[in-house]
This record gives sequence, C-alpha cells and structure tokens, in this order.
Amino acid sequence: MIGSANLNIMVKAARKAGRSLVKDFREVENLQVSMKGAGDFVSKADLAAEKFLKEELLGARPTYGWLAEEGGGIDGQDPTRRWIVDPLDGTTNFLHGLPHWAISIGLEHKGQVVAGVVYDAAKDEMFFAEKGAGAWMNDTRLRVSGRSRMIESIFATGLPFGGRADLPETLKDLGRLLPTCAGVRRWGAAALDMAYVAAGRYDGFWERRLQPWDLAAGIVIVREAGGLVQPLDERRDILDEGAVICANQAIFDPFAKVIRG
Ligand code: 2AM
Ligand code: CA
Repeated sequence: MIGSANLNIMVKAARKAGRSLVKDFREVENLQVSMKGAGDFVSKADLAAEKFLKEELLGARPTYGWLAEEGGGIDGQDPTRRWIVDPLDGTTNFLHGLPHWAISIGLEHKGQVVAGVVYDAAKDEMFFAEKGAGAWMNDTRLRVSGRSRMIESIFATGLPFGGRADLPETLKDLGRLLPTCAGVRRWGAAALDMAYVAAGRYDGFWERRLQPWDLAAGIVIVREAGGLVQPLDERRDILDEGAVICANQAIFDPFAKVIRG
C-alpha cells in the first residue's frame, strides 16, 4: 500500500484492532444463550478496541487531539489535528452475530477530514482514502457508481432505533423515496454505508443524528471515490449536525431533491 505515514498508521491500527474484534465476534455466538452476558462481553470488546486504538494512534502522534465514541475527547497540543474514532460501528449487528460492523478512523486537519479508514474485519475489506490520493478497498481503486436514473438506484439509510426522535422525518423520506428508486437498504453501520457508496455498491446514502465518529472516515472515502457528500441542511456543518447526504454525482441532485423535499 502506498500512502502517507499517517494513513499507514491508521491502516495498521485498524487491522490489529480488527483481528482482535474478529476473535470476540466468534465468541459472541457462544454467548447468545445469555443476552446479558453477550451485551457485557460486547461492551468490553468495544472498550478494549478503543483503548488499543488510542494507544496506537496517540502513541504514534502524541500531539494530536482525540475524539472517540466510548471515552470522549481530548484536546491535543496540536489544536489543528484530531483523530476521530469509532472502535466498533454496527455494535448491534456485532451483538446479534451479523457480520456487518467496522472500525472507523478519521483524521481531521483544520476542520477537514483528510484521511479515513473503515475496516470491515469480518469480510477483510479495508476501505481507505486520503485527500488528493483517491479511495481504495484493499488493492482496488474505488469509484462511485455511474447510475444516473433514480429507478435503477439503490439507497441506504439508518432507521431510527430505540425511540430516536427522527422517526417521522425518516418515514416521510421513505414515503417519498421508495416509489422513485430500485430500493432502500438498512444495515445499521453508517461508516460502512458510506464506504459502500464509495465502492459503487449503493448509489447514495442519507441519515440524520449521526455522530462525528460514524461519519468522519466515510466523508473522505466517498469524496475521493468521486462522490458528493453534503450536510443534509446546507447551512450546517456535517460533523456538528450529524445529518448527511451523499451519492454519485449523477444521481445526487434528483436524490437530494427527494430527501430535502
Ligand atoms: P454504533 O454501532 O457505533 O453505535 C446508524 O444508524 C448508526 O447508529 C450506526 O452507525 C450505529 O453506530 C448507531 N447505532 C446505535 N445503536 C443502534 C441500533 N440499535 N441499531 C442501529 N444502529 C445503531
Ligand atoms: Ca460504536
């Protein structure tokens, strides 16, 4: 792999954390009999992965800041650079033995995500990108799909879970979008949804109420694969607001018109 020193650090850390999470994932199947046992086990695996990633990434770049799902944030000596990390995106899938979860690592510089890694360890698919250097999955260069007709396009989203307040908006989106397209998919791991847009597997993705660690890596991966990524509300910042829409360039406008209403 050719990439900057930072990208190499990110890929190496994701691969190592992934190896350990795959072992835990196999264990989860044995624990399914006791849901509480499985839940506790998964949160321990999640925390252990975050601790490992923090040691690797801050160990290699001690002056950078840090923001992660489980342990929160740390200001760095260098206020312009920050790791944004989700040690386990798709936790609910992981807990249920569904092989669709990932480690997500973004690197922010002066408010912009400049490098991202999303590693689907169960399938050994390493998605990564660096600003200006393209997006890749393992050894393959990524390119968003070329579909330009809504009726042939597949879109992904996240459905609100556990009483999340955006259920009415999401149902409205679905009511408008479903009749116009080839289908909507919902897998429950936002970082992988974005990686799949970059890979041309999905033609577009939108979701509200996401966290910076769900989004950071995916933003640069989709852009470097030739896709468009915007905040759902154009006046807001994607990471602050957590509402995103992305797609290949040909389908972006008709898709965004349906979702933005
Ligand atoms: P997480 O697994 O890191 O928490 C998409 O809906 C996002 O919401 C996912 O990336 C996921 O990130 C988060 N999420 C939290 N709880 C969820 C649930 N019960 N079902 C689906 N997604 C969930
Ligand atoms: Ca997580």
